[in-house]
Amino acid sequence: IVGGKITTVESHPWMASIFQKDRRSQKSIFQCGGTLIAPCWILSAAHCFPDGAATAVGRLSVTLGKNMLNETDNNREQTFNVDKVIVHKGFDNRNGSYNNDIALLQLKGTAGQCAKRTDSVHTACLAPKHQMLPPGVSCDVVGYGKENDRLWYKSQYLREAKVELLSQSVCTDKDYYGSLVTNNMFCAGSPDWSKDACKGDSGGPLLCEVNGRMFLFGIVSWGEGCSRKLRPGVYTRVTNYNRWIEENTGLSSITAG
Ligand code: 4AZ
Repeated sequence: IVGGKITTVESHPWMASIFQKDRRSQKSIFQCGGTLIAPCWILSAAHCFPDGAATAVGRLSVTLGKNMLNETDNNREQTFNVDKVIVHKGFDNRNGSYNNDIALLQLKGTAGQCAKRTDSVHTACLAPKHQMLPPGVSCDVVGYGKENDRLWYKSQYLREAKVELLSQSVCTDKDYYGSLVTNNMFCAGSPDWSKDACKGDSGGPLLCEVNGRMFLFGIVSWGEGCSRKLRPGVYTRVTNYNRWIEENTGLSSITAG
């Protein structure tokens, strides 16, 4: 996150951290963010799983309730193995942008039990399908990603930034991203380009307020660099995928409205 501030997981208890065990060192390396949308389900980005359906699930783990990336807090955190990775079949990067950049991870629980609700761990609500928000609405993006483009290391703490939704016509303007941005994506940024998601925030959540409640609208997907003029962050438009999520999780009442 560029231009944001340190936050606590208690303010964003749906934040998930996805780790992958390195084959050589057997160390778990942070891969991507994600969002807890049901006790056993994490929503993330397809591009976090380049092997698609062949992803070695045995090397993945998910931690919830995490404030610090490289330290464990047993009082807050809940860590899970992964049963299944479902990458959207339409995921496509031929255009040079990530179309259908969405994936589901099923946590491996015991007897149907996965995440337990605490002050640090809580599901996010999905917005009703195809719900549109007007440009200028302020949303929260969170993650452990880089604090600027030039750094090589991620943030040690969970960070948040407020970014504003851009209209589709602005973001597909030739001065912005043109046809790289499809209807399965939307853009968000700050008017002075000081705040953005960055490398390492991928897969993580963007939530926006509707009638006083926060709903998941976006998954951090891509952008040209971070915090660059006319190059806002691009997010997967989660409200296009309510049916896909319901079909693939088997959960039918996960959406509001
Ligand atoms: C990345 O490489 C990445 N500024 C994520 C978000 C953005 C750019 C790059 C948006 O994971």
